[in-house]
Amino acid sequence: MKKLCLIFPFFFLFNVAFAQTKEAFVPNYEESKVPIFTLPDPLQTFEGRPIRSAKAWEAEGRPELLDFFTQQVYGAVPEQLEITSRKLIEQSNDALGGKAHRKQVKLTFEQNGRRLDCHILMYLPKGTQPATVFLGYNFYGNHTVTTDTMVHIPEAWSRNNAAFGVEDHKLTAQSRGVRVNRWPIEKIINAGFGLATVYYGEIDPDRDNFSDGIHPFFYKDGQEQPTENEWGAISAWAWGLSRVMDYLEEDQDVDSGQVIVMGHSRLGKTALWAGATDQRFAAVISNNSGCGGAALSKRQYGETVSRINDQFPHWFCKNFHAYSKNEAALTADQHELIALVAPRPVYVASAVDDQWADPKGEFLSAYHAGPVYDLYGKNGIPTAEMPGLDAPIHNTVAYHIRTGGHDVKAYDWEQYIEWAKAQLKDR
Ligand code: GTR
Repeated sequence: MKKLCLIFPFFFLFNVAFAQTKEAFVPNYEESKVPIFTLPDPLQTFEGRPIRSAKAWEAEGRPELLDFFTQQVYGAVPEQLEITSRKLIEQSNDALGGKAHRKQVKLTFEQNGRRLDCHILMYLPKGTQPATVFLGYNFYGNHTVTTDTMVHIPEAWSRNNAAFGVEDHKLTAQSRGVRVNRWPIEKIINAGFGLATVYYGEIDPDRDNFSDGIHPFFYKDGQEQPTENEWGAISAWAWGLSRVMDYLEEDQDVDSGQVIVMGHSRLGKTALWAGATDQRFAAVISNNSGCGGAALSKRQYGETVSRINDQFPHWFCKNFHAYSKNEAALTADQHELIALVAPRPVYVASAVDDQWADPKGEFLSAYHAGPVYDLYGKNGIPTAEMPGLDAPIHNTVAYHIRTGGHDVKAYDWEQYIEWAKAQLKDR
């Protein structure tokens, strides 16, 4: 008995200490528990000056917000680095049974004795050149988006995935075609669009390790990771999309004024940031991008700022960690990230079973970007009421919530294609 009495307090103390360090995260999925907050007004500067015209937005509002997201959320790109070489490594005029032209281009970056290769896989419709293209990163290599055996398999590090046969962080032919469901290339080609895709891990492996990928290209002597306001992985991936755009500007087969940047989930966050920072992208699509993407951070519904910073400490800049459990301190919220895309078309898409990404927060973000689109006479989302399931709104700011979960479905692509046709035709 005496022994038990001695052990018990230790046991109790240990448990309390453990509970404090490893507090379980319980996501909120109840609308009634969403905290009361004031959403910052994109038509007011941080000092409270009203913004009444597109000119004032471009002179004051936009630069201030862009700076906020750069310094506090995604992180600044330290320096410029241009493509060292571009090489057409493979092409066929007979892809997809003769419907498409396939091209694979290797971009190489070199600096300080380092070298990084990234491969662009393109399918372009025959007869509609230069083509309007969708540009999007894929999660597991270009060879996963098609069963086409000519497609290059990346050598870059990958997250393991038993279902896709990815072991020891190495991509192999076993994963050829495993993501065809997310990339309906034939449908895209039949609609007269092209597709360009790149494996995101070639620009920066998605792990908490700043010694690989593009980050070290810019380190000062002795530096081992980005400083407080320097780029996390999302910003590095967005940088990569801009370099792909540099290449597309030189490619005669592509209409570089008509490139639609698209991404799902973490790559949807990336597409939004790329569209905000690089105005050469003609339109932006965010598919189920959630926290740190389209969803409003201040709602703290589903995934939160603290959870995302804990789980993925490398995605955002270090300054963003100061907002973990401190969303009230955010001077701007994600609707203003969407506003940075204005006046260009932007599409925010949710899925009803993807509550982790907070569909309502994604919708409200799209809705509250509207006042900035109004300055340009462009149509935002007309009401703050969410549309029904599978009832898309195809304005300059577009939105849908579809049946099903966190994924890119045929339904999503059908909407993107139809909307892009209408939005881009008379730009
Ligand atoms: C989840 C993460 C989300 C989303 C997703 C994905 O684990 O919590 O923010 O980015 O990954 O990219 O698939």
